[in-house]
Order: sequence, then C-alpha cells, then structure tokens
Amino acid sequence: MYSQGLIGNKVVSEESDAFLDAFQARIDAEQKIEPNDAMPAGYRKTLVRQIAQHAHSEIVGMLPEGNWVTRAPSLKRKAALLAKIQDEGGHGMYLYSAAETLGVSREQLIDELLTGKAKYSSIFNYPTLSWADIGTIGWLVDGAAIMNQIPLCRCSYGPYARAMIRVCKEESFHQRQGYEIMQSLAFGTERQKAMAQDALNRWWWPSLMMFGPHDSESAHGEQSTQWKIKRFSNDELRQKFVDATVPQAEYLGLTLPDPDLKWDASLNDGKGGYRFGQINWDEFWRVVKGDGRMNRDRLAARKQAHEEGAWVRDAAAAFAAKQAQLKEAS
Ligand code: FAQ
Repeated sequence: MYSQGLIGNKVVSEESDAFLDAFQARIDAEQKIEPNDAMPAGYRKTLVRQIAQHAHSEIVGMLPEGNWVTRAPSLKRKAALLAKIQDEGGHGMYLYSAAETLGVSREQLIDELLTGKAKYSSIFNYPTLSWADIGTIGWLVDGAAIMNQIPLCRCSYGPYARAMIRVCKEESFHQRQGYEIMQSLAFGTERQKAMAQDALNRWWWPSLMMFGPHDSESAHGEQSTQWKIKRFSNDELRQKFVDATVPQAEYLGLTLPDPDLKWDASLNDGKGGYRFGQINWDEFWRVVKGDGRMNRDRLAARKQAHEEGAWVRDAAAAFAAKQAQLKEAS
C-alpha cells in the first residue's frame, strides 16, 4: 500500500504507509531527526520553507534597525544596537546552514529571497521612524520572536532545534535592551514618553501579526504540529505573548492601542488571560504579499548589498579553488 506525501494539494512523492508510520513513531517518541535520516519529502519541504523564511527574516530584519545605527543617542546605545544587529546576521547564517543540511544550497535560497519568491516576516516591512522604534522592536519584536522560538528549541529536526538554543539566548538580551530603552523613554520627559507611546501604537498590531494567521487559516499548522516542528499553534503563542506583554506595558505606564483589551478570568483553562481586539488580516496579507510600506525598499536594499558583496564571494571562491589545487599538488 502506498499513500502520497502531500504538501497542500501538491503531490511531492509516493511513500509507503509503513515508512510514514515508522517516521511518525520516531517523532512521537521524541527522537531527533538528523540530516542523513530518511524523512518524508513533505517533512523536508516544510522545514526548508520554514527555516529559509526564518533565515531571510533575520537578514532582512537587520535593515529597520540599521537605519538608526548612525543616529543612536549615545555611544553605549550605538554599541548595543550594533551588537544586536550583528547577532541577527549571525542567526541568519546559522539558519541558512541548518537549511543546507536538508539538501538546498544557500545560493538557491538567497536567489528566492531576492526574486521575491520566498517570504520573510511581515514585521520587517514597517518603517522605523524614531529612536523609540528601536526600543519597541527589541521589546515587542524580539519578545514575540522569543515566544515563538523557545518551543522551536524542541523542534523534531536536530540542526534547527540546536541552532535555536543560541538564537534564543541572544534574543533575550535583545528583548532586555529594547525594554531598557523603553524604560528610559517612558520614565523620561513628557516628549520622550509621547515618543515611546507613538512607537508602541504603530508596532503593537504588526507584532501580533508575526505569529501568523489564525489557526483556522494556518495552512501548515496542523501537519507541522503532528511532526513536532511546531509545539504550539499560532493563536496559542499569540495569546501567551499578549498575556506576558500587558503587565510590561502597564509597568511602563504606556497604553496598548486596543480598546477591546480586557482581562478574562475564564481564558487559558481558567487561569485567566487578556482578550484582545480584531487583527487587521487584510493588512497582514497585503504586507505578506509584498505591498507593505517598506517591502520594495527592503528587497532593493538586500539586492544592492548582494551585488556589492559579489567581489567577496568571488575572492572566497578563488581562494578555495587555489587551496584545493595546492592540496592536490601536495
Ligand atoms: N510574515 O500555515 P502558516 C525575528 C505565511 S525572526 C510573513 O501558519 P507556518 C528575529 C507562512 O509562511 C521572525 N509570512 O505557516 C528578529 C505561510 O506561507 P507559505 C521570523 C507569514 O509556517 C528580531 C502562510 O503565511 N520568525 O523576528 C507570517 O506553519 C528583531 C500560512 O501560515 C520565524 O520565521 C508572517 N508573520 O507558521 C530579527 C520563526 N506568518 O510558506 C531582527 C519560524 C505566516 O505557505 C530584529 N517560523 N506567514 O507561502 C514559524 O514559527 C512559522 O513559520 C510561523 C508561521 C509561525 C511564522
């Protein structure tokens, strides 16, 4: 008996039931899947898609913050921001390496980003208009990233799970430096507090969109959960993020821009949680499909960086060829 490996409606391979059952049994037993292990084509494809989107997000995610390196308000702030942005670049590199273990090349993945074929997180298509945006990105965007990525440390695919451990440690430093910027602003002058509030007003809803569509619209959610790539659904993680963030905003004396936000003791199996208003899904899909305020600028900046870095790739390739020649000769 053969069943078909499906991704969406597309047949990717024919795999026997026995093979698929044995694979699922390994997953259920919490065994890590490693690069040389046999795996269903759909599992491989899902991981390549998610890890590549994640890698692209880290790299494109350097751009909004890069906008403020030369305008950071002090040397200390500039040093911390530079270190954070470099960390994000490093995360992209670990993630491209993790994707390569699945049989795709980095060149192919980068080509898909630059041609607009591959997605990256919607959040990085919003502009950074003031210094408070840098605090808000650390606090909310890195905060949302941690909420999403801590469970990925237990992802069934070994190289992805292991990469996430270091990424999460670094993200938590990023979150704290962002929150510390927000504390300085929120407890500063009236003008600084207003700047912090304005940034929060603009970044709150896009941060909630980072978790992806509602579970009912999540094309990959169910299968990824069965394969233990995802451990929580999009809506579950979004709820955890809201519950963790509301008290942080209260401490800062800032107001989350949602009139429907209210405590509900019946949520989270009676432990209580915050109900929140409707996310603008039209805006989400518009941004995901390439029509956000900064989509075109982000891709143009990546293309320019890629073209300007061509000489480095050429030099590295020439050096590697020379080393190989020398090795062969000796
Ligand atoms: N933006 O079926 P689902 C960071 C797409 S890293 C754009 O629910 P899935 C660090 C999705 O790909 C932030 N597209 O998908 C940092 C799919 O499209 P496809 C990135 C989105 O995969 C901080 C379709 O919608 N983090 O912030 C988004 O099961 C500061 C249907 O969705 C990761 O990538 C979105 N927000 O769940 C860096 C974490 N949401 O492929 C710099 C790893 C969904 O069918 C500065 N990824 N889509 O064409 C994940 O955990 C998952 O991929 C989800 C989506 C949860 C994002």
